[in-house]
Amino acid sequence: MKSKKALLIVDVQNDFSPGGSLAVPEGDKVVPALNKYIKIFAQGKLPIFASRDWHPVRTSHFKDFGGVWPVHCLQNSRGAAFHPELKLPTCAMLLYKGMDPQKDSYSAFQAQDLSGEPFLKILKRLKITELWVGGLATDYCVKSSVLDALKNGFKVKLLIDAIKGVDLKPGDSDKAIKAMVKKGAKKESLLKRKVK
Ligand code: VGL
Ligand code: ZN
Repeated sequence: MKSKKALLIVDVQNDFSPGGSLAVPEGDKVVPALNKYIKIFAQGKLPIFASRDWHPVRTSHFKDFGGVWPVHCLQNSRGAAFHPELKLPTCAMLLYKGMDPQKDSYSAFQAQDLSGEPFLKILKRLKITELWVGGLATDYCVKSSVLDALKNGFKVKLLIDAIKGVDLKPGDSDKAIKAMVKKGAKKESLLKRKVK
């Protein structure tokens, strides 16, 4: 059976870009590649999803309230806005995650759209069977989203030229990529081939 593809762009937000409060080294480097994937998916009339980390002021995700992270991606703040050069089409479906003040959520499968519909439900409704995943950060939200996608039976293409990691410990991103591939994600890059 032919798979129905969608693009998932994970957390390409100002706070994860250089200058942001939780900057991923070279986080902005994913943008040109993602813009190319966006073009390919838009031309193929295939769904495009973009998730955003979307935190309340008080959350156990932040250091001040028992978590590990500095304050980042506060709802409606500049830091939570998409990177200004990311060319999201108006048809892109936006997903929000990290709103629970008591839970740490990294995966796009814990995200929902503005109406509250969970990502998995949207994917099922649209009969999507394969996700092409890129964005930030390789070792957190990308990893967690990809592993959840695989657990839920989706095929996954990991867009190796469109991800960057935090690397709190050196090598975390490489380890994350290996873990995703081990569970069944296939590496994809713009150089390899076009979407079929
Ligand atoms: C993320 C750390 C904290 C991510 C979100 O989007 O990968 N990382 N919050
Ligand atoms: Zn966060």
